[in-house]
Amino acid sequence: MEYNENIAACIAEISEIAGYLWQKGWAERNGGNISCNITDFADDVLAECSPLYGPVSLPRPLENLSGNYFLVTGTGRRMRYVASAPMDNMAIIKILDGGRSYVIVAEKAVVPTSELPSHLSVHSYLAGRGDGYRAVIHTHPIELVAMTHHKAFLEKDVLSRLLWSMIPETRAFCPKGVGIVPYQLPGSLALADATIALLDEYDVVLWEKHGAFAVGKNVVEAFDMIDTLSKSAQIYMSGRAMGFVPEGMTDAQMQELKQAFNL
Ligand code: 2HA
Ligand code: ZN
Repeated sequence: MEYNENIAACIAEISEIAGYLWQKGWAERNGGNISCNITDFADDVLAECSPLYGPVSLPRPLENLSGNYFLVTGTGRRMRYVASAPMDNMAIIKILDGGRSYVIVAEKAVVPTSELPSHLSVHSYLAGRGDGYRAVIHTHPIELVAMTHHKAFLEKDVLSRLLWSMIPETRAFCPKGVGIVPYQLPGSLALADATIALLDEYDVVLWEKHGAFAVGKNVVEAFDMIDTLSKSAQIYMSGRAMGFVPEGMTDAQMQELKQAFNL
């Protein structure tokens, strides 16, 4: 199918990032999922596509998404194949019926991710915010997930402070830090709701003993934040592996960064 420039760019971005998720070891089997709201880029070509599959009921109505279009990776699909054959492993869906159902409109009948409830609930929240955030990534970054197995790191902003203090980039490029969602069943509405509750404050949240979930204006931006936090986690763990607890930047040094970068 012929996609317009903007949609083609979104597809290319998702396939690029999917490749990184696989290369980083964050996407075992079908782990992780990516979605992007492409409603602003929809054109007549998309409007004229007849449904390939559906309608499928959504677990709860998302009125403000009615008529919206999303690129979304498929359930059971491997990130490594999203990278090599993007439109064989993701689909474009359209939300119908006042936000009560969706149909797949392109390119093949690839059924969306098991995390569709959290992706769409978050997209509904982001659409309500209206600040141009279109992208959602969920992935399983090894070191960040490992850190959520330690109770002390689950207290509010303990991990943000620790990860910020490992390298100036993290303080500068992940200025909101990271929220923590206590363990919930994967794919559940409870997980979606607990995630949304933290997005006023954070762009990245960690799902305890499961993974990372990030939102951004585009997929690259969402990925970069997880990548930066992951770098900090690796520095911390490298210090521990060498037998010492990394000192971390001081509060004064982080404050200086905050002022210098207007964070
Ligand atoms: O798509 O990562 O959380 C598989 C998952 C579910
Ligand atoms: Zn997952």
